[in-house]
Amino acid sequence: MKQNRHPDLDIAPEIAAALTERRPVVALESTIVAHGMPYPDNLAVAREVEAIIRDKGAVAATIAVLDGRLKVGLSAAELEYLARSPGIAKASVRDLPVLLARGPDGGGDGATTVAATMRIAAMAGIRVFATGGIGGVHRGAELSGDVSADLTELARSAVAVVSAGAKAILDLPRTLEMLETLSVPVIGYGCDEFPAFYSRLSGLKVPARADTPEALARILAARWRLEDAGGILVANPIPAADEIPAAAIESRIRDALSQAAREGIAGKDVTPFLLARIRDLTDGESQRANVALVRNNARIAAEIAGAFVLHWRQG
Ligand code: PSU
Ligand code: MN
Repeated sequence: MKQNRHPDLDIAPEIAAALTERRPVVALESTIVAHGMPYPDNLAVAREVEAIIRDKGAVAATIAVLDGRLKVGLSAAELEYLARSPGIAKASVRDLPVLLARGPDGGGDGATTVAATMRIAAMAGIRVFATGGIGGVHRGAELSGDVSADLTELARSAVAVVSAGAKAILDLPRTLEMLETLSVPVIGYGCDEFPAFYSRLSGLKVPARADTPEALARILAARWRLEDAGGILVANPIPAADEIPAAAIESRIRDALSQAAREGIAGKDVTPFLLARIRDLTDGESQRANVALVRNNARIAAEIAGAFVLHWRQG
C-alpha cells in the first residue's frame, strides 16, 4: 500500500486500509501519555480516547517512535509500554533523526509531541489530529527564547490539530501573535475567544469561528487547495462543566512557574514539570480538567474527520 512505502513508517493495517478507502482517521500523540499524566491514569485515558474515536466511526492512530520506526497505530502492548515508561524520550521533530538512526538496538524509542505527531501524521496522509493543548510561546520567552516547535510545525505540516487552545502555562497573547506570523489559521469551534486550556475564556479573540464539523471541513479543504501545505489550529473550549476558571488556576500556574525557575528547569523538561506541579497544587483537579478536554477534543476531531472525508471525496 502506498502509505507503507516510506522506509521509516509502519502504518497499522487497519489504519492503512482506512486511508486508502478514504475513511476518517484521527491521529493521537504519545507525549501526553508518557509525560503528560502519571500511570495508570495515562493508560486509561489513552485507551478511552481511542474508544471515543472508534465510537464516532473513525479510526484512531496513536503515533510514537519505537525501535527506530515511525509507528502509526500502536498495539495494546505498545501503548502500555509507553504509559509505563516515564524515562522514554520526549520526541519533537528535531529528535526524530537521532531516534531513527539508533534503530532497535540503541534506544530508538520516543513519545511524540504535537509537532512530531503532526509530521508523522502528514507523512502517513492523516489530516486530523486530537490533542489536549498545543505548546507555544512560553512566558518569559523574550529572555529564554523558549517557543515550542509545535508552532513552526503548524506552519508546515498539512494537519488540523484539535486542541483546547494552547496550554495555560504559556504566554497566550504572544502564542496567538506567533501563529499569525506563521500564517496558521486559528478557528474557534463554537467560540469567539481563544480558549485557555483549563478554562473556556482567555480574553483573546480568535480570528475566525466555525460552528459545525462541516464548516470546519470546508475550511480544511480550502486550506489545502492553496499552494502551501501548512496546518490549522482548531480551538475547542473545555466543556463548561469541567472548566477551572482562569482566575482560580492562575496563582497555581505562577507558583509552578517560580518553582521551575528556582530549580533551573529548562528546555523540553519545562512543560512536563509544570503540568505535574499544577496537578499536585490543585490536588488533581487540573488533571481532571485535562482529561475532560482531551475527551472532548477526540470527539470533535472524529466528527471533523468524518465531515472532511465526505468533502474530500465529493471534491
Ligand atoms: N498538552 C497536554 N499535555 C502534554 C502536552 C500538551 O495536555 O503533555 C505536550 C504535547 O506533546 C506538546 C508538548 O506538544 O507538551 C509541548 O512541549 P514543548 O513546550 O516542550 O514543545
Ligand atoms: Mn520548549
